[in-house]
Amino acid sequence: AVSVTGNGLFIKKDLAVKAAFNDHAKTLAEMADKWESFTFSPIRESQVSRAMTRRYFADLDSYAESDIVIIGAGSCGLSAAYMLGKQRPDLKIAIIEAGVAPGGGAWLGGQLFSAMVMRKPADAFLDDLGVAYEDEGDFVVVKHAALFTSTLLSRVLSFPNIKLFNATAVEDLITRPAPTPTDPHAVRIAGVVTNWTLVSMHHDDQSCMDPNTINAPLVISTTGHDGPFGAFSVKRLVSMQQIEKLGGMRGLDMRTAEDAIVKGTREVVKGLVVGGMELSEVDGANRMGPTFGAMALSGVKAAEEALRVWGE
Ligand code: AHZ
Repeated sequence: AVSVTGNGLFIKKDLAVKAAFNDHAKTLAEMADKWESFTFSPIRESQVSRAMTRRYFADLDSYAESDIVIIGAGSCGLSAAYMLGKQRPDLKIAIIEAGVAPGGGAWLGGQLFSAMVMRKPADAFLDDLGVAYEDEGDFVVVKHAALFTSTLLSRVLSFPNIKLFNATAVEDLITRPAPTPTDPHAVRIAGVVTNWTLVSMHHDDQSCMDPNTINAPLVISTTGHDGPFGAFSVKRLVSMQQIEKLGGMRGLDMRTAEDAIVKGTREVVKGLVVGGMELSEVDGANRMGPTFGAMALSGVKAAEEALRVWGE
């Protein structure tokens, strides 16, 4: 019987068309030298729309209650996600990245040069990921920063319990009262407030574009140092009077900066672990410039801290 719905009719038709093209190539070898008779499997535009939107909205529905939210998919946030995905397939982890392209500042080394430098012992992280490098003694060099970032991304995106929402900005933090004997106004972070980044960029010229939310008992913020988007969560912590002021990222000193970031990676207010260069704005730590070991290992430590305090 033919269904009376438009969709049902389409499915029947589609099956018929599919049967006619049953002999399309199944492997690349079968395609070779047969481009004259080449054809794709049939499709209708609505199938493409539904294939995308059904999944996106199912993810929005599912991840509205997450176990951990990571803000920022730079080298630190992605490293944290990788460690969490490996260790805890039972946790639902949402990554919110403001940019269309995840990766933050880790697609190139420094000054648009392609090689990426990592000081030891961050080579252990590359070994774990399976990224090759040249050993130069106290540091190693990956031939292209994009090799590191794309490998890390592919690992992270392959975990079934991790969803990346890119082109999505965190606009605010969800808080709950958590008074302490010394601070009756203390809060804990209980999730994030989000919007599509293109919407976030137009709050000044459009009205009533309210945001969306994700509840989570633990948020890891890795939004990088201050800039158009950076240091987002820690700046908000100051304006909501949860930390008094920012230390402000200091000048470049590779000798001290990397140790300080890794050691300092921690839960800054209840429910919010801060890692990567965002932390330099809290602690007044130096920047390190184009050496990425601290970002990877701060991510490793952020994951460890998150699991230590998760659900407390
Ligand atoms: O788009 C930002 C970037 O991909 C994203 N981000 C920032 N604010 C956001 C928000 N909502 C969602 N409100 C947001 N996403 O966070 C990512 C930060 O990546 P990053 O590479 O800038 O930070 P990182 O700490 O992972 O690595 C920093 C590496 C260094 S060190 C350094 C220096 O010393 O000068 N410079 C860089 C880029």
